[in-house]
Parts: sequence; C-alpha cells; structure tokens
Amino acid sequence: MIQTIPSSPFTDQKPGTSGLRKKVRVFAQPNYAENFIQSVFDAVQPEAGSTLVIGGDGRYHNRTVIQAAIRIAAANGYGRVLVGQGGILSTPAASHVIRKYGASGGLILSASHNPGGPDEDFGIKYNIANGGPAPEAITDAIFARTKVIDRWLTVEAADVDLDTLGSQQVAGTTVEVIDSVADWADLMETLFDFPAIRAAVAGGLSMAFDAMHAVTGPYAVEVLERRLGFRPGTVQNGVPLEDFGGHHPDPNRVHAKVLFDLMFSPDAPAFGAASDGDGDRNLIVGKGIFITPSDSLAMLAANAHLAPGYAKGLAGIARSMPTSAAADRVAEALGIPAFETPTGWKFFGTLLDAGKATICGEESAGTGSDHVREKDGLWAVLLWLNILAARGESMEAIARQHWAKFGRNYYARHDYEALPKDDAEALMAALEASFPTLPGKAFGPLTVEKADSFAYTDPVDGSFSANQGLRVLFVGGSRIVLRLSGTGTEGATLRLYLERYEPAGGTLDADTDAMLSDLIAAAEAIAGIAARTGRSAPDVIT
Ligand code: VG1
Ligand code: CO
Repeated sequence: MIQTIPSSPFTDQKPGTSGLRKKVRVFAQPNYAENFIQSVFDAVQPEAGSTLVIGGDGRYHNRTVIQAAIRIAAANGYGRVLVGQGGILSTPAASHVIRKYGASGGLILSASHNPGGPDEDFGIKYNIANGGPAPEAITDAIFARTKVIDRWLTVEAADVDLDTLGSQQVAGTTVEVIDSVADWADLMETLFDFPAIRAAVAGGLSMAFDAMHAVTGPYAVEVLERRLGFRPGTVQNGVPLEDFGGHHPDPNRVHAKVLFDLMFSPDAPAFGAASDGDGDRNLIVGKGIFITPSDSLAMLAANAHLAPGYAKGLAGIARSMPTSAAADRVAEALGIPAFETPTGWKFFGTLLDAGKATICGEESAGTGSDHVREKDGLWAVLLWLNILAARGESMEAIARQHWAKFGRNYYARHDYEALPKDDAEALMAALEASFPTLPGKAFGPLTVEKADSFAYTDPVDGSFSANQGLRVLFVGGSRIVLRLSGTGTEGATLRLYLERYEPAGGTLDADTDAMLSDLIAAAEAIAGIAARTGRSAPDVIT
C-alpha cells in the first residue's frame, strides 16, 4: 500500500557541483532526505518498472537514507532496485552498475572528500541512465520541485537486509543486494593488461595505496592485492569507517600526509596513490616526485595507448577550465581535439556519450574515461600501473621525459576555507568589476592579456552555463583563476588556481612555489584576498 506523507518544502535543497551536500544534522531532520529523493523522482518521472541503483561511500547516515530511499523508490513505481552490499558502492562502481544493468538512474549517497560522522557531512547525488551525474537541466528541475513539494510517497515495509547478497521483495519491488566490487573489478580487467602488471609486480614493482578508511578499500584490496599480486598490506586504511577514522578523505598532500612522507623517504616504493571518500579521485605520487593531477591527466593521455583498452587511440581529451593546459598540448601532439568545460564531472557526460572525448580530468584529482561516466580513482591508478609495467621506467623518468617534450605547467591550488559567505561573494564581485581595467596592466613581470568570467556552451547539446569561474590570463600562457566551491557545507571556500607554463627547453625542474611566486603576488594585487578576508595564507595548498 502506497502511503502519502504530507510535507512542506525546504528552501536550501539546490544541488551544487556534485549533488546536495549538507551537515548530517540537516539531512536527519524529518522529511529532509525524503523530500529531496521524492523531488528527484518527481523531476525524472521514471517509467513504471524501471531499475534504480542505490549505493554510497559508507559514511555515517548511509544506511538510514538507503532504507528510506528503497521504500520511496518502491512507492514511486520502480520495479527493481540494485543496492551494493552493506550499502557500499563507490561512485565509479555505481556508474558502471547503472550502465551494465540498464538502470534508468541511481542515487549515490556521498559527500565525497568532505569528512563524515554525526557532526560532519552527508550528500545525495542523482545519476542518469548513462551512468553520469545529472546535467544542469535535471538538477535545476529537481531544485524547482524541492521548492514546492507538499508530499512524499512511501510503502509500509520492513528494512531490507543490506548485508546478505540476493533478492528481497519490498511491496512488489525486487531489491537485489549485489556484490559492491565484482562488476567494476571485471570491467578493469577488460581495460588493462593485468598479466603484464602481475609480471611487473612479481619482478619487484612496489606500491602503497592509502584508502583513507573510505570506500575504495574493498576495491583496492580486490584488484591490487588479490588480482594483481601486490603484497598484503599494500592497501592501507582499507576498511571503510563511518567517520573515515576522523580524517578528511581528501587525497592531497595535507590529508594524505602519511603517504606523502613515505613517498619522499628512503623506503619509498616505486608508486604511491590514494583515493577519496567515494572513490572517484586519485592522488598519484612517484618515489620522490609528486605528479600534479593536471600533469597526471596529460601523462596518462600521452601513454594511454599502452593499455589494451585504449590501444586504438583517443578520440579527444577534455579537462575542466581550472585544470592546467598540460593535457591540451598532448591533444595537439596527438592531433585530437581538446575540450575545456566548467568544473564538475557532469559537464563531461555529453562529450563522452558523443564519442568526442575518451579521457577527461580535473585539477582536483579526478581522472576518468569513457568506461563509465564518473571520474574513477582506481582506474587512474591502474592505468599508471599499466604504463609503468609497459615502459619499465620510473615515475620520475616518465615525468621528466614528458616535460622535456611538452614543457611543464607549474601548478598549485590555494584554498581559503570557511570564509564568511558575504565576504567571499563581495571579493568575487569586486574582482569581476575590475576586469575591464585589467588588460595591459603589469604586475611584476606579468602583463594581463585578458580577464573574463568563464562561460561554456556544450558543443553537443548546446546548453549554456555562465559564471563558471573568474580568470585572469597573462601574456605567455600563465594565469590565475578564482572560483567559489560548490561542494562545501560551511560558509564559502575560495579556490585560487595558479598556473605558469615553461616551454620545452625552459626551466623544467624548479621548485613549484618559487616558480609561482610572481603569480601569487599578482593574485593578491588583483583580488586582494589577504586584504579582504584577513587571511594571510591559504588553509590548504594542493
Ligand atoms: C570540487 C572540485 C571539482 C569536483 C567536485 C566533486 O568542486 O573542485 O573539480 O568535480 O569537487 O568532486 P568544488 O565546487 O568544491 O570546487 V567529488 O570527488 O567531491 O564528487
Ligand atoms: Co569524490
């Protein structure tokens, strides 16, 4: 029997860069999660009998929302719900499961790199039938619905046993609890040369992987230790915990410091990697060398043909606007198109579906390909391992050869977290207002060529997105970009992206901080971050 539960709208359910993210205590209010999930179903209007995928990164509140979502899905006419065992599905695994089983969509319960626990963050994201994040037209429709919703639907049914594989019935809907890892792991075997990687491991290739007590633990143990033969213990912090052990599951030099320190110590293995809360990001560190995510994207694209799944070459490479232009130079050398999209994976979906791009990436450590419609942290790790096995060279040697050929994009991102929202918005508004006066002005050795607010017209479906970040481009290819984060849950986070290009034959092995100091000074002169926020230094540098 379908029950109709009267409700009234919440005004703050606008999805951000990647779904709706709020504090757990916000999500735990009566009707809050239910309203949002019902708004998704009202907006997408699934055909009766459709399949829905549900899974999350295992954070606190995951199981509670999954049980509610199953009942709401049953009341809304879904015929089949696929749930990862224990409620666990990494974001890329969920994307694959949606595609593989012909689901009409999926709910991914995660706040990704944000911390978890009763006082921390939770999130819900809806993905469409291609496996990718809902595009803006759909997230706008969901938001519009949340503003007027007056009821949600459910059924009277007991909780599903999420821990036992197999089928159960919930009021006429079949709920299948599926293995969280197997489908995704099998897909990886179709893309990469597992025998060659196994042989390299047997020959001494060593690595360390930090799963950060987040969702990738079971995936990494299965693929790296069981299928590829890395020694047990290669995967550290491999058990998903509801509070990620009290840490931020954000794979960067601040939050994955233990891995960083190991990789720069005399005991470093050849290769180090980490992933984030929901398993879609990757951190790549070689023995004694950090590879920026932008460089990793470029190097993966340049070497992808060494993996069987990409042997026939790439159709194109796409990157988000703040990501460095390193990948563009690879695309140019390969004679394939390069695309520049706004921040967030949802903008890659049309390019991947249309076969225009094969590999995509973001400076925030997200890289992926057309194998799914999400970024995929362990996919990037496996492509690196395939390249290391095929080339038989060190990470450092591969990086140096890459820079010698293409030049080097020195790059850093400075984050100023938990700023008062009004201050951050005023800073951005003042910066944008100053743009007409900037071209031709000199800041130290840098002269402004152009300053604009990035806007994007999707080359496949023509959809238009304005206000996607402020950029100041300098003569010679250096630039600064400023954006406000769309994933935070407290105040505003200002991101300052810094990029300096050194062509082949230039200074290729200098210290990044030193190479970026003129840009940092220019950014302060132009945007007045310290002056306006009172912050003398960023909270996080990645
Ligand atoms: C951040 C990153 C962006 C990424 C998004 C979701 O967004 O900058 O590149 O796509 O997180 O990643 P923002 O708006 O805070 O800058 V995840 O791993 O949180 O799903
Ligand atoms: Co993530």
